[in-house]
Amino acid sequence: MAVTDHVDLPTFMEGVKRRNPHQPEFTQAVQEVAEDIFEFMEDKEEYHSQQILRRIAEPDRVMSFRVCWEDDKGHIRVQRGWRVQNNNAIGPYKGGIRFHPSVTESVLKFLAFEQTFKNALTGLPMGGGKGGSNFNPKGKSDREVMRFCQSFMTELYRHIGADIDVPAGDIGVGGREIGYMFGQYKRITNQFTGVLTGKGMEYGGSMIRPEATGYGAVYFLAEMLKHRGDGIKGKEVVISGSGNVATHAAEKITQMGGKVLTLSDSGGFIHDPDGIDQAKIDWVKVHKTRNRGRISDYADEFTGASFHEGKRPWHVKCDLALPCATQNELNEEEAKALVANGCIAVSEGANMPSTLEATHVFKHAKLMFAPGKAANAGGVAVSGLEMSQNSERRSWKEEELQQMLLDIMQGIHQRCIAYGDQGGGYVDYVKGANIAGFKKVADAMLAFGVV
Ligand code: NDP
Ligand code: 2IT
Repeated sequence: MAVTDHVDLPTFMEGVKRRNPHQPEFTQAVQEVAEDIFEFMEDKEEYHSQQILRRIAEPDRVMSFRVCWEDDKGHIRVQRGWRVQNNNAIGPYKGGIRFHPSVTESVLKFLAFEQTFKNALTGLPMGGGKGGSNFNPKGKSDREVMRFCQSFMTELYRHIGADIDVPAGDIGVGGREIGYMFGQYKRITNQFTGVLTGKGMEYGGSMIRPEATGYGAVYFLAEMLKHRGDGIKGKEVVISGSGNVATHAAEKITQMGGKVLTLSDSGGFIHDPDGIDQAKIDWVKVHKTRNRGRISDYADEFTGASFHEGKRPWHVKCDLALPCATQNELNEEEAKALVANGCIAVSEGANMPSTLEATHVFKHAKLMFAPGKAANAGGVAVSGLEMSQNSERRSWKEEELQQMLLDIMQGIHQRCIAYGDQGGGYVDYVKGANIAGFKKVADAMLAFGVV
């Protein structure tokens, strides 16, 4: 029988910070979860004595490796690659791969930790993992990206597998990169398995996987509004980012009768008071993905739109906001501006886009605020459905998958309400998501004993 080891929240967080020095993103993600879980665990001695949160906040393993590749000029380049396998209590590790110069061990540990709760919330059997590299795909030729992906997979392949750990895309990793990595995995192992998701339709991919994260974030937003007797139709919407998640969120908002006012990238944001309609979204998709262009060019292409260099879109007056670019892209002052300008709901398409202080502003203002682990779970959910289709060796129809995605997002909304309903019509979605995700993983871990 383990002795009772009942530490309080500040002592717990002190330990997390001490054991993970110089990892601000990771400790921020743990803090956000721990704030709610400590309250939930108050009368649940078993979770304390079995050190469940302490164990979830310590990745099962972190692999770090060298990735060498040769650029088009013949120079040898050296990058660092990682795979963080956070927790596999409820299924194989599952989570994306990010290629961006800002990638560090801290960033990937925060993402793998968040992924553990997110994947549990989907209701599908997936554990949490994340990987990536500080490789910068911007400005690289197709052949350079291919050589990098092949070199990255030449090490990664030994750590993953269809029943072990199933990576997918994230920032800087889309269909092209998944194709190169899948090709190299197949070549090394001589196996055709569902080891990656987000694959092309010709080789085991799933319908609506590219759309799923952005669509799902809007479905979740629509559920929050419906719960208050409201809807997306006629609402003005501010979106950040202009990649996979942002463009598909914009598309679904438009389909549901909302008006999208902004998109952004790391260079700044564009504001189009006439609304970013489907034709304009299609232009952005081609421009950003196929041409690898910048969002600033939008203002030259469409009259009436303006580009705001080095700025973020949160001061534009709106009803709804969807941060869909990256972590910590919405701070306390910007959260206050959104509230002051009459924004009623925020749905996080990105992972941890709001700083801890910004989430406190939303909570205090009793805004409808959906944290990433609930709102952006549609992507990994359809990845889970891709895994099922690969295991069955068949493909489901688009209509079936559309319905499954909607059902899953509605299910997550229900789970958030079950643990986050504060009465008086206010739902604390952060609390609801944290507790519902934690409980499933924690109860599985209790069943396994001390492992
Ligand atoms: P993409 O690479 O397709 O797009 C990323 C977008 O965010 C680009 O517009 C990019 O601008 C911008 N961006 C990236 N880093 C920064 C930065 N440091 N500062 C400002 N802007 C930045 O990625 P995704 O759309 O796939 O991912 C966006 C977010 O959604 C991430 O937080 C990701 O973790 C999350 N997410 C993605 C899922 C998916 O299925 N793809 C699933 C769930 C969550 P630029 O072109 O200038 O780099
Ligand atoms: O953050 C995420 O959920 C993703 N990048 C998608 C992960 C996945 O395995 O589809």
